[in-house]
This record gives sequence, structure tokens and C-alpha cells, in this order.
Amino acid sequence: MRFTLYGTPGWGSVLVEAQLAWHGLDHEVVEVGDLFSDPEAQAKARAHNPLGQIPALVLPDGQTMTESAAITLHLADLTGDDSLVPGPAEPGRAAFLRWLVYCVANIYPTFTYADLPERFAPEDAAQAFGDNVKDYAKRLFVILDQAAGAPFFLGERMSALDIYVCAMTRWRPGRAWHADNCPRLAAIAERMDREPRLAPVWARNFPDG
Ligand SMILES: N[C@@H](CCC(=O)N[C@@H](CS)C(=O)NCC(=O)O)C(=O)O
Repeated sequence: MRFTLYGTPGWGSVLVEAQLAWHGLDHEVVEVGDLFSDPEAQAKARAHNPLGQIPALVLPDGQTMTESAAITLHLADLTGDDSLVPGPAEPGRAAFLRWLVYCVANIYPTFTYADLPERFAPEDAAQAFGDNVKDYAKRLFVILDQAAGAPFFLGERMSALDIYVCAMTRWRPGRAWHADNCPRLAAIAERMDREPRLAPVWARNFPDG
């Protein structure tokens, strides 16, 4: 009954690692490496995901899952534990699904497009394209901030959205920008940093604090 997570410290695999830890699921993390610069890392990721992206999670039955939101929902189903995913009868369910998909369908791709913009735009336009995507990401975070409650995204109830906020606010444009522009997200992130069940995961993935 062991899960194998393919990932790189601090990258998107942290979203799944945090949930495996939260649910107390037995798992191993296999480090893939730097997908932007290391062809071996890219080959390792492609062995589990044709897109060459992490996270990739091999389930105890041998199936591979990618897509962090799908994994989030599946782990809640498997464990029967609704602590990270409000159940169908809970009032927060609709908002949870809406903003979970918003994070992976809108915000996450801005990292894909701006991490290596030369993959998506001609060489002479890549820098400008990347900069535009980074500006767009800021707009997306502000919209997410306006939807956020306190002390957690859904209000009194913690959920996997708080894990997304905690991890994604560490990525570009980073925590200092969020403190100035997305105060609700910044507060959620700081609170989640201190969540004892997740502290070892944050420490392993973000050793610089
Ligand atoms: N929709 C995917 C996005 C995964 C993703 O973009 N992962 C990044 C790392 S944080 C990646 O593997 N990037 C390498 C690439 O796109 O080549 C999810 O939610 O899991």
C-alpha cells in the first residue's frame, strides 16, 4: 500500500507530497531533478508522464496519476477523509472545486509558459511573451486573493486550497509580492507554514525557509 511520488523539492510535487503526509499515506519520493536543464531529469519525468511534468504519482495498484487536482480528489476518495476536500453535501464544496480548478487551469499554466518562454514564442519575442505571462499571473493571483476567506481559503475550514496557496505563493512572483498585493493569500500561506502536520514537508521542499 505504498505510493511513489516523482518530483523535485520545491516544485509542483510538493502539492502532492503535502497531501500524502497529511493523510498519513505510506509513500516514497523519487527525485527527478531539474526539468528545465537536465535531459536525464526530463527523461525520468517522461517515463511517467508524456508531458514530462511532475507531479507524477504511482498508486499502490501500479496505476500512474498526473495532474495535481485529480490526485487531490482521488486521495480524498481513497482515504474517505474529507479534511482536505469538502464532501458533496458541504456548503464549501462548490467554491472548493471552482478555485481548485482555477489554480490548476489558470495559474499553474502561467508557470509552464513563463518558465521557458522560448518553448512557446519565437526567439525574438520570447522575453516579452514571458513578461506578459508573468503580469497575467499577477492578475490571476489578485483574483484568487479577492475570493479568499480567513483564516483559510474557505473560511473556518482548512482544505487542499490552502496547500496550493502555501506552495504557489513561494513561486514567482513570491511571498514578498503577495504580502504587498495579496494579503489574504499571504496570511493563509503563513498560517500553513506553521501547520505542524506539514512542517516537515515544507522544510524538505523549501530548506531556505
Ligand atoms: N497541471 C499540472 C501542472 C504540472 C506542472 O506544470 N509541473 C511543472 C513543475 S512545477 C513541470 O513539471 N514543469 C516542467 C515542464 O512543463 O516541462 C498539475 O497540476 O499537476
